[in-house]
Amino acid sequence: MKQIQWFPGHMQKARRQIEEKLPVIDIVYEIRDARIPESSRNPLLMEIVKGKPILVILNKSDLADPMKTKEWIQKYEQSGMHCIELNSLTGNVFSQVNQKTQIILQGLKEKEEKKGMTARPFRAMVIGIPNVGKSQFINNMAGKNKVKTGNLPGVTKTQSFIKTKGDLLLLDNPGVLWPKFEDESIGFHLALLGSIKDDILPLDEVAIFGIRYLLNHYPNRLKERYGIDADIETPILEIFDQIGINRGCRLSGGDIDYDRVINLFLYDIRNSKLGRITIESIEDVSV
Ligand SMILES: Nc1nc2c(ncn2[C@@H]2O[C@H](COP(=O)(O)OP(=O)(O)OP(=O)(O)O)[C@@H](O)[C@H]2O)c(=O)[nH]1
Ligand SMILES: [Mg+2]
Repeated sequence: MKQIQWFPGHMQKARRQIEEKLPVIDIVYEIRDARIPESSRNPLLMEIVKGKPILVILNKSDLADPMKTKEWIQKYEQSGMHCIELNSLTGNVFSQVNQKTQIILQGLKEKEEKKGMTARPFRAMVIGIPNVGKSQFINNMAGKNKVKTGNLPGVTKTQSFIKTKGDLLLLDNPGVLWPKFEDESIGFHLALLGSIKDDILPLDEVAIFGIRYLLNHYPNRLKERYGIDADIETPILEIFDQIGINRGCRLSGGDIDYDRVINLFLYDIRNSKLGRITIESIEDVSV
């Protein structure tokens, strides 16, 4: 995990692109993954957007633990941030986001009215790390598939405004920021949920991290999915063996195919086949 670094060149370029657009923007929608609200943020965002209001969107809330999502929102709101949860795949995203935006920008609206300016749609910019659902969110807000979506990190490349379903304008291409790997656990969180390209990762370590997390925090999930009776004391190889046996992951000679076991487990956890999971708790993090 040590070789994954914060790329200064990449970061500078992303920062410049965001800064160029800021003068025409009223609000920033910072998309995060509700399953990892802290690991999926960029710690420089506040500094980069220089005082523009930020709405933190905990996206993919349909995959996250609903209780934990509520706790995160409460914590963020208590610390003075604006935060909502969203499901950009099927949710009525526009009305939720618009309602909150109107509240946040009420002061700006009144100020412009006092100056005698005519009412205008607010303009928003979507920012987030790879794979949090920025394009999916924009598509949902726009009501049409105007932006390409895909489940591989780094699909979006270029930027202009598009109309949403109501009185809001969005930059059609989001600002992509890289997360900061301040400690090893952030890398593991991102890898476990597929936000870092698989080819730069030790997938066996990522899977072991995920299995341990489940055994500690969601002890029944492995049993429900793979019929395994394991606890935190069970040797990890035994758990891999049992998953392999349960799911028929075998090499031609009959031995367990550990690569397949690992890939299957990672597919399952990334696609909520192991149930709704949040892998960061408010107690673990100081915000
Ligand atoms: N379950 C669920 N899946 C979502 C949600 N939002 C996005 N996705 C899925 O997450 C994957 C990534 O979504 P994108 O919209 O491509 O993410 P992105 O942030 O634009 O990614 P890059 O362009 O690579 O930076 C896709 O497979 C989406 O279908 C959501 O709210 N819930
Ligand atoms: Mg995208």
